[in-house]
Amino acid sequence: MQINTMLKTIPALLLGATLSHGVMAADIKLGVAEALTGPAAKYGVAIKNGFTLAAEEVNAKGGVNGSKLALVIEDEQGKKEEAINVFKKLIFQDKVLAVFGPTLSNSAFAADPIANAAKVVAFGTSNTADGITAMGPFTFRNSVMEADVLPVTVKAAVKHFDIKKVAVIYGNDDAFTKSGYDVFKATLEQQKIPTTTTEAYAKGDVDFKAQLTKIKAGNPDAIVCSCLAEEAANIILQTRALGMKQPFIGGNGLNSPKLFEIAKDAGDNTLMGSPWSSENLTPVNKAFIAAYKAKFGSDPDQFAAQAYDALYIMAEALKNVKLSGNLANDRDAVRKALPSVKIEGATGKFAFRPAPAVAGKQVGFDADQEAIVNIAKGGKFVLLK
Ligand code: 1QQ
Repeated sequence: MQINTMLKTIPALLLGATLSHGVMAADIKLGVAEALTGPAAKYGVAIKNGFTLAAEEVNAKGGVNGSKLALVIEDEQGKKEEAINVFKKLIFQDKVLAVFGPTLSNSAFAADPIANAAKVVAFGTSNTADGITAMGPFTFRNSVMEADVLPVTVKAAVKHFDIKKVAVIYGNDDAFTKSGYDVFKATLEQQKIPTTTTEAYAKGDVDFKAQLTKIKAGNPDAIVCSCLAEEAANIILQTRALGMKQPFIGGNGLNSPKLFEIAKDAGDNTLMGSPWSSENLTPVNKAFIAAYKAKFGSDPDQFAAQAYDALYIMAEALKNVKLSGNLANDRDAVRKALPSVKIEGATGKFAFRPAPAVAGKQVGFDADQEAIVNIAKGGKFVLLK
């Protein structure tokens, strides 16, 4: 048997591409650190699915420059300490080329400094708090930050519901809910919408009656909620139990099927801003939704779509990286290749924009993408028209 034929029959070859001279190109290892268990798992599992689907598609088409993408997936449990541990494992033990994640901004503030110190790209697909990309030149995100999403959402809500005054509720011990609150506060001031009362809660709270009773007394036209999905859903349910009918306004955190699993129709009329909608029927998004349903037996959400796009953004960058085998050089080459990537993804047209410099130094890159406003109807989000 000729060596060529022999190589072709080795099943291991299915795992990697052959170069023209019959040598197998090494896989490209990419780390994925997401909350696969715990309260943020609904987000994290959707993200993992988005990555898995995109990586399979890229590999089915021959990978990148003859190499297959190999995802090393770890559960960071939505906890800071675990995000740190998992980043260290992926970077120092598995020696991945770049890391995706973690799921929550709260964890990213703990883990991203490790990636920046090790000079490895940390690519967030769901981190929307202010300051994420200020952590260093190796932090990238394709998630649209609350600062870009909330002003558009509040403006649309004020018009749609003829809002004159709002109450605000937010989690004061999570980086995302706190950052969203700061943005809401500035936005409401700017749009001259007075606040009847501002209430806070802590991570893990399940009873919001005390806060909601105060909100009820102020009789607002709407309730602004800077919350993760599960908390938001319970807040909505308890608001209705108190006989209040006000619509809710939220950000990225609300765009999860979790909201409706808990709140069901009580979530109707909630307004939320997001870069992704299942109703955006571009060819890429239609194909993504169909492939996701076929593979996982459920509908994708914003978080799956952003992870899916992130993998394609990375694959596009890798096309322009000539891997040398020197890990430090290759990791830096990824950082240099990412900023100029432009794709048309499930979330629409995507490009990066440099985050504002910190102390005169270039730091990371944010998503340069528009948010669209959605409204909950019959237990799901549809475009607000
Ligand atoms: C953040 C978020 C959450 C909604 C991610 C799931 O946007 O933590 O930044």
